[in-house]
Amino acid sequence: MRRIQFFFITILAATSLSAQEVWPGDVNDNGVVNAVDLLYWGVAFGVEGPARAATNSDWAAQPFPTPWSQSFDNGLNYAYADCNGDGVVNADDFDDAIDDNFGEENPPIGFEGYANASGNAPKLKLTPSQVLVEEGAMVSVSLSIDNSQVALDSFYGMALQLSYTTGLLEGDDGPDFDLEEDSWLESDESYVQELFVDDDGMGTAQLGITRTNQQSITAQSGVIGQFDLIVEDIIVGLEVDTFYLTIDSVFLSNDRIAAIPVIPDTTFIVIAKDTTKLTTNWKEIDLTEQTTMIQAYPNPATDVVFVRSPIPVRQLRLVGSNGNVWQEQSSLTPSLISELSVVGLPAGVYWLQIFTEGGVLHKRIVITGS
Ligand SMILES: [Ca+2]
Ligand SMILES: [Ca+2]
Repeated sequence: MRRIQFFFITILAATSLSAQEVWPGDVNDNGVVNAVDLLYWGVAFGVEGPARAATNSDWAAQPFPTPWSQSFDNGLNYAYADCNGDGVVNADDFDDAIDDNFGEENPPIGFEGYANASGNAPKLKLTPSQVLVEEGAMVSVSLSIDNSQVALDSFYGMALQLSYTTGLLEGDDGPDFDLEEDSWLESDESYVQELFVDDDGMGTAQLGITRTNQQSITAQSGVIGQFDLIVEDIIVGLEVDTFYLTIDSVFLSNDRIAAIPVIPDTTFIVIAKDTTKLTTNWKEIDLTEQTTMIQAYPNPATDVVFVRSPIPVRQLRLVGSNGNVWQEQSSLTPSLISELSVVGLPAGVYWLQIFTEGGVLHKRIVITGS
């Protein structure tokens, strides 16, 4: 077995050496054009080297030029960052190759570098402008870095994979993203490039943001940018529905593309046909006041979650980050301690919706998988 693996690796290495070629936009040469390529482009930005015989950013194998004198820390030559082959890494390589060829693939697809943290680490933070809205409302969700517990002193860029609940936004589109102007990201005049691609309202999107002056900076708490969305439909027959926006994976890097693990975030917006009706029948409990009174434990959970509440609980529902319901207990005897089985559920971040006589409360629960 060991011999076969060794043989296989040798073949792969030989293949990649003999077939050295540039696929415009795939800056890290891993077989796909996505937000991670923006990070590499940002690190090589402004550098000049040997041009290819002809300038071309079409999605096809382009001949490799004379190797450049610079390489990324993983050994990859900077020639890959000159997507169009004109001998300089600049905005044209972003516009004509990374942006235009986004999503193109040349399998097999290799390592990406996403590094989510848990525990003691800086956190990404999603903050909605409103938590409870009516249909048709415009809502923004701001993106920032919470470095209040653990500092982050070498930010250069980041690539995020996101998912969101489908069927609740206007035109069935996904959210838009706008970079905050004059934010801490560009406080030293570094040009910042952003790339946001929504998968046509299918529930996933990618966001890339990078600096371009080869200098990492200390992350601050100010807003980096915001997702804008217009909520439209809620499912016929429902009085209330919930939109979730989740960062599934994050690759936050320094100016040498070394990943700095950070904790991703997820958030929700409750959409109601009539929020005045909601306040009488489905009153949203004031999160700050009630969070300490209603407890869900243990968190992280492995096989069962207990809920202790001073108000009788009628229903428990466990919702995944995409809004799909994984587990439900709807015929609970109103009680002060309730329980919900989570046996066999995939590990991940969930929302526990706790329906009480006084309203509905959402608690973030981590399930470790059993
Ligand atoms: Ca790539
Ligand atoms: Ca170029």
